[in-house]
Amino acid sequence: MQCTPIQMAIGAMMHTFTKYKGSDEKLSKTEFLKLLEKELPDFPQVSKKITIYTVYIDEDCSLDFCEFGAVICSFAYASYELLRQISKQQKASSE
Ligand SMILES: [Ca+2]
Repeated sequence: MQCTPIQMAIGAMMHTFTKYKGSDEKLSKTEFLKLLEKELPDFPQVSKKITIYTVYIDEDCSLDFCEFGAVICSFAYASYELLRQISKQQKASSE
């Protein structure tokens, strides 16, 4: 069975979450910051501060996989125009 791009994206998110999560199956603030630093090195500093704030949304100071997914999707949404331009440039250079 061949995975679709969206299946691969979900798998990559699960793999990344699993790589950094603690024994409580969640990302602590420290684990989450390490993940951002290693896996999203170009993550804008301002976005990082906003994202860290989301760790406290349900006041448990950690991210479960659902919360992690929401943060990553928010980042993708916030970066949509930039990602679209990069995709356009890559497509143009490959033609
Ligand atoms: Ca939480």
